Amino acid sequence: MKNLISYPKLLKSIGDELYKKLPDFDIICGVPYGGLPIALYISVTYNKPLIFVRDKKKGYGMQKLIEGEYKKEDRCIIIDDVITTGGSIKEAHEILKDEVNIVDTAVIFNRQESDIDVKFLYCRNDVIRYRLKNIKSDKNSNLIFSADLEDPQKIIDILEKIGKYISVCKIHIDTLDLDNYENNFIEELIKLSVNHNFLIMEDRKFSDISYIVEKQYKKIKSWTDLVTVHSFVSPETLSKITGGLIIESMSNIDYSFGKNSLELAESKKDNVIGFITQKRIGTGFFVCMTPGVSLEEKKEGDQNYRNYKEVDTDFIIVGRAIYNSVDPEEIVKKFLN
Ligand code: 6AU
Repeated sequence: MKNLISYPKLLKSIGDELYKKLPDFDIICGVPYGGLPIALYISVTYNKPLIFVRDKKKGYGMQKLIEGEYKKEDRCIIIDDVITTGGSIKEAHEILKDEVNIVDTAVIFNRQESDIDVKFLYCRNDVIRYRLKNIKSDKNSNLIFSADLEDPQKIIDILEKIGKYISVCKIHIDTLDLDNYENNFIEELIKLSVNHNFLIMEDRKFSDISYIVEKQYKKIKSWTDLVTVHSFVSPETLSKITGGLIIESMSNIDYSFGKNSLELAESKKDNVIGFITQKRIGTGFFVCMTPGVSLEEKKEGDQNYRNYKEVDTDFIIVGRAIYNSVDPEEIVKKFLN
């Protein structure tokens, strides 16, 4: 983001797009350094005077903390490049709150790790959606590998062979025997996901109130791109996660929360990627992923397998048919045919 100044045309179009999202205002405040170039562009282009705040921590002593001219009634927009936890934006708010009339805060990229309400051009969820779409088309693969083996080493070994063919690797972290594994499984998994270009999904099926899901998600956010969540959660719960996949229906029992799922997803577009579902729902903005898939139709315990050729959603999720086979690579190629 800091390199944006090296791409003036890009900086300009980003500035124009961000400006369109802003309410009426009189002055604009850039948060140094990241927010300054974009705030200056908007200031000059749209004739809105610029101010900026100094960093309190850097000990400017008695010097003033706000540079530029302003009046108390000025409607002010605070601009930064990225919001992560929101620390520097909070600091800017603190400095400005009694000096001007703050009407909004806007950033180019929202990492979605803060509760502060900001306008933004892109967020973490957009990046996940974009990457999933690109990986699928680059690899020509609609395959999600469900790595439900207890032995982490076995997962790593299989991924070394099939990583290049899959779009996503899905795990249930709470089923793994991590105590007896000598390496850091998550680190290994991330390395493989980078080398072979696939996303990581934690199949947690969140189902609690937002206060709890927020805590649960914090424990896994650093390594998971996608995460499953039940369709009966509240929109507030959904707002605590990114890369969400709403369980619309299950492969083992006959129910469908189609309407709920779609309404829920529509209400939180910045938190949802799509659905885990047996049939396609929605208009294509949200992706549809289908588990309970094998080379042929069959029943195993309560799992109902469909033949992969019968599934018409965007992705198939396949576990045992791959990892229980003698040659996972050969089987993966069959699923991709
Ligand atoms: O191919 P399998 O049967 O070995 O594995 C299927 C995987 C498992 C299940 O937890 C999961 O898909 N699953 C899900 C998901 C993804 O949420 C929903 C569902 O309805 N059925 C299902 O099997 O990891």
